[in-house]
Amino acid sequence: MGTIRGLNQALIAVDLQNDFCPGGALAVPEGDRAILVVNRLSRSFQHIVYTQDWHPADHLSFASSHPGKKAYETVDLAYGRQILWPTHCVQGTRGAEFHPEADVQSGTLIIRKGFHRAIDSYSTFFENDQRTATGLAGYLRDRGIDTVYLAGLATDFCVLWSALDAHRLGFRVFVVEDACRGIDLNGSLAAALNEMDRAGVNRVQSAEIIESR
Ligand code: VGL
Ligand code: ZN
Repeated sequence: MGTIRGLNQALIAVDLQNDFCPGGALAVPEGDRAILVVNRLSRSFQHIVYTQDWHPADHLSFASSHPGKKAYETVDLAYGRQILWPTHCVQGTRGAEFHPEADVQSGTLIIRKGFHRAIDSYSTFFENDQRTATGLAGYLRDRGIDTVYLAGLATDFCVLWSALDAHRLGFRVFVVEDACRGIDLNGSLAAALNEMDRAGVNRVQSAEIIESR
């Protein structure tokens, strides 16, 4: 039950895909637990955007594309430093599919990112060159949405970068903390929460969204 949030508000569910859940190629600890919370949250929204990390098999964010390099090392790409990841979310594979428990039918938009071979895309607004737009901002504005709630995987990468971009673009931004899970590479989770606070991104709990208005 509870109240339904207005047409000016959207829930953005980030990367609820098999490869980011336990057993997947880039498993986020308890990633599947976030999905249950997102499903509950989704019933309070009229606009729900699901994002999908969607890489070609030879994507430059993969360690396998850089002979001699290992996952979690870094390389310098055209746009700057890039962490190298295990091969994940390859287009058309099971790992790239939404997790079976994600209630994707509730989605009013599904947006893919990371499909340019030479550019990674953590944020669902801009690729990692911070210039190539995904089109999501235009979509949200055309729909009259000025407030976004972010949830999903991973807190310290795709959720963080999406939250910072949304804030920079002028949206009111709330990260629903218990509806996210992090990778936590060398303290990146704590650093991400700090960065959100410094940027003016609001952090909330799902209970505050579901029960209040
Ligand atoms: C992500 C690393 C690489 C994420 C995606 O969804 O946070 N992280 N690709
Ligand atoms: Zn990726």
